Amino acid sequence: MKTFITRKLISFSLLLVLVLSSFAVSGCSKKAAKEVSIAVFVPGVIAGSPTYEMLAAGSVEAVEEYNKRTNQNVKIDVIEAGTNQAEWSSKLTAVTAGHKYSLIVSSNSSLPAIIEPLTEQFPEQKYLVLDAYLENNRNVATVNYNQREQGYLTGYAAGLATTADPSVFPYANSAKKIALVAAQEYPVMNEIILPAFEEGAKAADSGVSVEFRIVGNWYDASKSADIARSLYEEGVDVILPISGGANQGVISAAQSLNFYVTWFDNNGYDKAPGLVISSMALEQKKLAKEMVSAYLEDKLEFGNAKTVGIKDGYITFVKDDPVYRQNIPAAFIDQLSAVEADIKAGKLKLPAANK
Ligand code: RBF
Repeated sequence: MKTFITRKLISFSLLLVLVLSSFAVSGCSKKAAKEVSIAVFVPGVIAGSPTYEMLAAGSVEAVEEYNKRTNQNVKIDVIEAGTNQAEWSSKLTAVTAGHKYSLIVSSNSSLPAIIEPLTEQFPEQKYLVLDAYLENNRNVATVNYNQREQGYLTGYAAGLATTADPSVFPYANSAKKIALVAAQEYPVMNEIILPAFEEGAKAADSGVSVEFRIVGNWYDASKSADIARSLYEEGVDVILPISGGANQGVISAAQSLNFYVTWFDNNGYDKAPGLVISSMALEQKKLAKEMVSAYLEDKLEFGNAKTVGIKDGYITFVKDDPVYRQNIPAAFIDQLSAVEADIKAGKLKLPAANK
């Protein structure tokens, strides 16, 4: 009887050891072989938002090239979080808590505040955020653009156009009024982009004044068209739209009323040839591709916040476009190129205040 109980106890403890060790082994091997897979978390929708389009395209390209080169099968999913910003935090929490992705890639300056609490809750999750700034979090890498340079050059273009002689820009009036139509207010908009737009415009001509209007979201093109129309009636003849899908409303108002548009983030010349007078592009596709490739090769440093700009080639004045060259006066393009060259050469210093 005693031996029977002892034998049973022994076999039970053996089973226990086996079960426990198998847990340990599976836990270990799972960790060691934690699969590399990537999610692109789009805070908004891709359609109409060049920065998000470039983010997804660059990340996907990096994975495809890596898979081809190494004969691997790294997975990448693009997840659109939608336009309701109140849901972004819970959606990102769900994506993180699913433990499906070793890296979550995203873009925009509001993401670090959403990610920071998650890195405490899920210390194994890594994040890469472009167009954002966060220092000293060992699970997060960020790359920020010097949008003071981007805003300044755009303002300079608008300032030159609004003060131009009608023989150069036929739709320029004498009011010296320009405007920025933003989707919403946010620290980078209020503290960097808008002031830099004004700084650049006033550098071109100190008599220029800047209007600032808010659409209220990143998609309502009929609202932005109404705003653009009323600005035009107040004497504004150059508008910078930064409102994602709603930018189209400013373009259609420009086409029906005849005023000028300065474009942000990518090449916008095709949208309204002859009316879009500048495009200050972010090389976000290139940056996303480089950073995701670095991650796949285990070379991405987390805990780091980088800032890039004109000098590094991640912000560019797009000028080698035939539509642009055919429709916009060469002297204006040259003047703007000279300012860009001054920034590149360090003659004009516009350091970024990181937000
Ligand atoms: N840019 C877009 O093109 N589309 C968007 O839907 C969009 N949503 C944003 C939401 C928030 C909360 C913030 C802070 C920025 C957003 N951006 C969006 C702006 C983008 O990050 C960047 O500031 C501008 O495109 C100017 O480069």
